[in-house]
Amino acid sequence: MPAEPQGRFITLEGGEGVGKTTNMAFITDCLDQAGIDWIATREPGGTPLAERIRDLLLSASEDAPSELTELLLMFAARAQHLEQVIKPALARGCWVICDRFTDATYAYQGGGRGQNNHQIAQLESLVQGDLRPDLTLLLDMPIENSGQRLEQRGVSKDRFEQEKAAFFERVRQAYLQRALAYPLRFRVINACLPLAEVQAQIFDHLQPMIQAWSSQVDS
Ligand code: Z5A
Repeated sequence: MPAEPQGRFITLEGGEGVGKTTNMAFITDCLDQAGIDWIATREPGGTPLAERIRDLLLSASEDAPSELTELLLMFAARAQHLEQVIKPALARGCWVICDRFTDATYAYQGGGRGQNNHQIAQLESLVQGDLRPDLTLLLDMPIENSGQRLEQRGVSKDRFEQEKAAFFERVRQAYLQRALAYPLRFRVINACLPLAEVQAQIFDHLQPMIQAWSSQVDS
């Protein structure tokens, strides 16, 4: 009997309020319909310890982490998440759908905070080895529009959400640069479109991967 293939690793990226959480549920519905085993998770977070690191990172306290501490905490949470959740799931043939991953570090700590991309790449190699997402869906929209969505939602702002517009513009541009640099992995989706159209695009990007997987499993 052939061994179960490794699961697929899909990440959702983009600025705040672009619809990542909303579209996670759509993706997992598509996988259910295809009979594919999946887990949905998020970063920073995804394990009890990594969720505690998330709380430290997002809470707006007076004792805020330095930029380097913030970068290291992102990768500390990621190391725990990879070892305890992501790698075991992929190894047993389960698809992993993750709300943000290392592209967020390049966008926020690299683009937003100005941390050195070479150092981020060194940490990426240390923590992940060769592991990279198979598909990254970048939900892109101008920051004015995402700001409006968050205002409408009306919840209190975390430490990142309190940043200024210029910070979010740098984050957006860093994401778009990553998409240009890795065109085989990234799909850029216009997140300003009505939800049904965003989801139709997501479906189009997901479908070839689901078909390839199903034929591999059936053969
Ligand atoms: N961070 C970092 O700095 N470095 C890293 O390496 C990582 C993360 C991994 C937490 O992320 C913070 O961590 C993040 C960066 C940092 N901070 N920021 N900013 P998070 O993912 O938890 O936080 P977030 O981006 O603020 O997520 P969010 O607020 O939950 O947004 P979302 O998930 O993208 O959006 P949503 O909740 O699905 O949708 C927002 C609203 O828009 C909601 O009312 C929807 O119903 C509505 N919506 C969604 N799609 C549509 C469409 N198409 N039309 C109309 N309305 C829509």
